[in-house]
Amino acid sequence: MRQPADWPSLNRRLAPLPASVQRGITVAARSVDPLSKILMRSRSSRYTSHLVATAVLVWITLLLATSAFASTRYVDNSGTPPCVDTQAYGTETQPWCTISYAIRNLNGGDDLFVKHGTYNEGLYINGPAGTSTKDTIIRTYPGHSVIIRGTGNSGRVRITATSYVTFDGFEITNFNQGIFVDGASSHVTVRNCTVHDVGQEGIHVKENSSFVKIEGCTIFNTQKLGGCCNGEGIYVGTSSSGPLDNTNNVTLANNVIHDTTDEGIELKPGTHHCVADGNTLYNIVMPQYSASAAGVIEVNERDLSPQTWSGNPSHLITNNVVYNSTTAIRLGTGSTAYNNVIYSPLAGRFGIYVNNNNSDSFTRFIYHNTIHMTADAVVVAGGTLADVRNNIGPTTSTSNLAFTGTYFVDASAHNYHLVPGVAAVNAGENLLSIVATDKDGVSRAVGGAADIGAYELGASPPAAPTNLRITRQ
Ligand SMILES: [Ca+2]
Ligand SMILES: [Ca+2]
Repeated sequence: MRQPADWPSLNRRLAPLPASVQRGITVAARSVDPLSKILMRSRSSRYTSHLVATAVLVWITLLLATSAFASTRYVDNSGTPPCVDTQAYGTETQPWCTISYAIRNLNGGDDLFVKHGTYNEGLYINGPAGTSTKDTIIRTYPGHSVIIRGTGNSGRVRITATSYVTFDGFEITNFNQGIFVDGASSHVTVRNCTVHDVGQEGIHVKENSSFVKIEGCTIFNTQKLGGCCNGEGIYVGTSSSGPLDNTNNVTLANNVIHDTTDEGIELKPGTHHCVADGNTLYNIVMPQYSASAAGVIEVNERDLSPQTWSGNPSHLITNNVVYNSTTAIRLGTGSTAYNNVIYSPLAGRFGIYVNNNNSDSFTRFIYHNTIHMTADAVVVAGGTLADVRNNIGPTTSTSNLAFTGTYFVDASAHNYHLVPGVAAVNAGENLLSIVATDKDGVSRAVGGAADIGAYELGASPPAAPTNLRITRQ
């Protein structure tokens, strides 16, 4: 992806080398100062030549590896300073005008900053790929608000067939979909983006993509603009229409998703080893599905032709909060759900629903959740594949406790931290090998045994002191 415009700057950095070489080995040796003392001690000119040649090679290699290709580029369409989409531009004082032009002219590992404004363009990001030590980063300038706006119910921001790319900080609206990560992309991070008012789903990761992170994003108002078909917040994988899609190792962390018309998060058949952690989802009403047909966080069955995966999908659904919505979590294949908080469900809907449309053999582990709803709807398990322990809400085993408001700091305000002395404290089974920390990220071992529910007593920061007085001594 290297462009001719970048060679002048590279050549400037390399220019002294040929001149030094032409002035002879001795001069070259002196110019590589850290080696010159060693070289002067050598009595063999042939040996010296060899050493110098090696030193020069090392110098070139280090130069190329550390600094030659990564640079910082700028887009600013505000008019001050004037922008031009030409290869000579791209600096802070002479910025490019469009993000699309910038992407076509970056080198792998570059940082692109986009300054405030509305950019009326869809994006097609098929590189340049970064490396495992330095992503190509496309981001908003710190403190700036950047809107990428489509022309209505078509187009999207598409990150495709690339790797080691970070896309950070943008507001995306008025497209058919907000963001695609597809084409077997890997090690792509979408961070701090806001996606809203799009025709179908907000963010879609698919087509055998892997090691993708969607984190810190806000997604709302899907299936607007006359959109026809899908309105998920974040959609992972491909539907039964094919082709085979084994998208995997997708992490969806700390996102806020609300007012979507389909699932807030959906993991399709064929996907595996995905994680939904620390997300907040609310106002997700799906009258098109029965209480048992879909969850706000939805783990589909493992296989639905042509989608299939050979082993246990082993999805993790952890530390999420779901409220004011239909059935909060559906576990349709092998998965573990722990430290989730669920409250204020819509009438007739479930907290966690387990079923097995695919007749697979993978247990659904449901540990350490706090579910504030009537007991009969808290965890509903179809079949015998649910292992339900250490939860507040269900009563299906001795290590679960029915919900009682007196356990908590303030259940009416949805503060489900425990208060001292209640039955949930130190009453949990030892599941530390699976759930080592509580929803606040603090050890489950406080007090010598895990507490039941999403929070461990004593794990919260101490309350701020009151009635402090300054005294003179
Ligand atoms: Ca769906
Ligand atoms: Ca404890």
